[in-house]
Amino acid sequence: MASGGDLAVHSPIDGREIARVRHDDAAAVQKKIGAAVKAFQVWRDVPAPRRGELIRLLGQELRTHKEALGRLVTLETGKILQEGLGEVQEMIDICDFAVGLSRQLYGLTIVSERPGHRMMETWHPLGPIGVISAFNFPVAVWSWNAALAFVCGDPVVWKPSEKTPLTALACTRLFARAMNVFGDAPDGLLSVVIGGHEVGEAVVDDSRLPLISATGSCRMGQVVGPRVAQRFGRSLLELGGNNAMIVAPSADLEIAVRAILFSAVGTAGQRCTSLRRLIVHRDIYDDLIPRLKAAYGSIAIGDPLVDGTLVGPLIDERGFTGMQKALEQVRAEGGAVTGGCRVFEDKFPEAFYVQPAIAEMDGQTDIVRTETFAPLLYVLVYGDLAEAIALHNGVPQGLASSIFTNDMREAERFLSSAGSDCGIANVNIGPSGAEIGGAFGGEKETGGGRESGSDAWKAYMRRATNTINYSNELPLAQGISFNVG
Ligand code: UN1
Repeated sequence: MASGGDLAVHSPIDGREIARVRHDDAAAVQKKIGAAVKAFQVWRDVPAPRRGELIRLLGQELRTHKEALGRLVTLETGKILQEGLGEVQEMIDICDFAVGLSRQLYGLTIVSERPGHRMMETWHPLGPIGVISAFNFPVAVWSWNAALAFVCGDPVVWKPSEKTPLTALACTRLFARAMNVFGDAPDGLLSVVIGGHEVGEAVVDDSRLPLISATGSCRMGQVVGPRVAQRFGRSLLELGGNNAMIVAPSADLEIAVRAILFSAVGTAGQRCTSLRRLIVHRDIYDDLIPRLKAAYGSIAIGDPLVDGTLVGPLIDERGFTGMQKALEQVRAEGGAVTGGCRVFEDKFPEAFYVQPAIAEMDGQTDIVRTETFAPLLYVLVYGDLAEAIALHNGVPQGLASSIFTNDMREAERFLSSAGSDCGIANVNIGPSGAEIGGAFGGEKETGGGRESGSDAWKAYMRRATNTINYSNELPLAQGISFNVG
């Protein structure tokens, strides 16, 4: 394990220091971005299907080392091993997707208004991409960006969360192995820059990086977005969520309870897609909520490496105090809290395990409208669907959403233009745990970015519109006459 550096890495499992890594200073960051610029000159000319071959090889490395990388994810983030492995599977899936994509980077052919002319759209590599990732999905979110960027012809400069540098360094090793088998990929195709906000700022402000893809809090996005725009760069923002589920009277409560549990307490509530607001119809409230509380009571909390554990620790003390402060505010705003206490303090004084909390609220107060990155689920009551949708959309964030109903009209209304205002809207599954095949991201303060599947690749390329004249004349568009002499 890495040692001798100036950045200590702690495992949230017991708070123990597990490694030390070296910060990149300003000169090192400049050098790595410079290397990415150089790599771009070569990589952009490599045919895309050949670039896809590198990602196929990366996918193979990930398959071979799934268990080891999954364990490292668990060690560094505290998510349970099943989810650590799931995260690596998500990486494998996006690699497979990107390999196929490497033969599908096509544009349109467009009819011209001029005789003997043809128009078309071509997609070209954009340049080196800056990727800023968060602690909670330390490697999967990088891979959504990187797998697409590489097949699109773009090198990647990656700034992982300073809480999770080890998994990032492990990915660079796997990538180096894939590069080695590949043979002639340019050095500098992938660099990791380690450090805090000063390193992030260096990446954000560097105009050699035409796209910054950043995942993190809305506050972070409020800084990154304008700074990148200032230099006319593009940003792809994946910021906070305040994801809700509406549970309608016709819902299958058996599967609804399971979905609520996975989305609200899975990853200890530290997914950007975690379920934070449950909007329950009043006719089923007294049936659903006691069942949910009973299920919460039987959740296995503990060491995330142990089989059967469903909830591991929070990432660190800040995560814990953030949750406690939110609970205080819930009480001040009239909410009734079940759970939420710290556990295993004796055994793990340096680690922060909590009982997931349920907060029954009278209305959508300020704290309910705020994202708290912890297992804290607000419960609200509704009478008719219009009211539920208004509550649902009445928050600043717009990432993921869901409805549990067996009423087709309700389901379709929720998915319609007058329904959920989120980037992800689901029926009879929770808001978290998206597959890679769809575009991932959200609206409003979530930042508007889309990454991963569908046509998210377009963000990593530049579009050119080409007009070709194969006639012997020079007709002008809009019928303009411009005759010389
Ligand atoms: C995140 O929390 O930043 O949809 C990403 C999900 C996962 C990705 C979450 N596939 O919950």
